[in-house]
Amino acid sequence: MGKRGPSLQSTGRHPSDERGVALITVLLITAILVGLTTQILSSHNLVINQHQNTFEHAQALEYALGAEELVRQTLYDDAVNSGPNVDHLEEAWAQPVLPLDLGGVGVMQAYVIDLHRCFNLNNLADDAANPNFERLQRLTERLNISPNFADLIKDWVDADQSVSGLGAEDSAYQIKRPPHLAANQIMRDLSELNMLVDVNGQDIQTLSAQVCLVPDSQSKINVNTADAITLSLLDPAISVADAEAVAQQSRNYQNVTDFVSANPAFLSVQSELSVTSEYFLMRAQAQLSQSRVSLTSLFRRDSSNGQVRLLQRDFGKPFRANTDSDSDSI
Ligand SMILES: [Ca+2]
Ligand SMILES: [Ca+2]
Repeated sequence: MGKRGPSLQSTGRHPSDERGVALITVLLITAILVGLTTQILSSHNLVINQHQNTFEHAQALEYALGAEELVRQTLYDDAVNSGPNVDHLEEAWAQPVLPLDLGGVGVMQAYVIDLHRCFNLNNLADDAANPNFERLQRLTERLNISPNFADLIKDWVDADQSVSGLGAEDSAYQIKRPPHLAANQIMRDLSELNMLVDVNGQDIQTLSAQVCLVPDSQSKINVNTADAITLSLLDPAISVADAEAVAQQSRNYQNVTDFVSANPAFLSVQSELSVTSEYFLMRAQAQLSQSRVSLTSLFRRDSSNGQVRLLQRDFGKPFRANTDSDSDSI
C-alpha cells in the first residue's frame, strides 16, 4: 500500500478550525494595522498641532513687535509733527489700542505710559541735597506702608556704603540667605524691591503701583501728565487738594512758566517740572488662539531730533490693563 498523506484524523484538525485560525490571523493583522495607522495619525496630528502652535506664537510675536514699531513711529511723529517739547495726554501716543480684533484670528492690546508722570525711585541715587528722599517718605506715609522704604531704596541705589537711617548697605545683605550685595546703582526693574531687607510683599506691591523707574537720577515731572499723588509729593506746601485740582484739568501747558503762573503752589519746585517727556513705556499683548505674547518695551526719545531708541524689551512681564492705579514702571 502506498504511503498515505496525513489524514484529517492524523492531524486532529478540522477544516473549520483552520478557517478559524486564518480568521484570527487576519483579525490580528487588521488590528495591528489599525493600531499602527492610529499611531501614525496621532503623531501626525501632534506634529500639525505643534506646527500650528508654533505658527500662532510666531504670529503673536510679530503683532507685539509690530505694536512696538508703531509706538516708536508715533512718538517720533509726535516730536516732529505735533510741536516739539510739549507732551500731554490728548496726543496720539497716549491713546491706547483697545482690544483690537485681528481679522478674526486673535486680539491685540497696547498702551503707552509716560514715565514722567510718576515718582522715579532712581532720583534717590543722586547724593546732592535731594528733596526726593523726603518725597518718598511722604509717599510711604500716604500709602501707609513701611517707613523704611525711603532709607532702604536710597541705600540700594546710591553709590556709597554709608547706611542711611533705617537703610541697609552691603553688610546687611551679606548675612542674608543667599548672601548678596546692595546694588549701589540705579534700579533696572521694580522686582529689585524684593531684594531689600525687612520689607513685605504687600507693601512692595502697593509701592510699585505708584512709582516709576527710569534710567536717570534727575528726571523731571511732566505737569501735563502727572497724577495727583505724584504732584502732591513735590513739596509739603502743595496740598492734596491743589494736586487734585491740577490732575483734574485737561492739561496742555506749553511751558513750565505758564503752569506755575496758573498754579502758584508749585513755584518752589519749578526747576523740577517739565511739559515734555523723554522716557516712555509700552505694554502690549497679542493673543491668537492659545498663543499669547506680552511685551513691555522701554523707549527713550531724544528731545533734540525726536529719534526714539529702544532701551529695554521684556517678554516676561504679564500684561495688565491700563488703569489709573496701574504701575508706571519698567
Ligand atoms: Ca508731544
Ligand atoms: Ca549704597
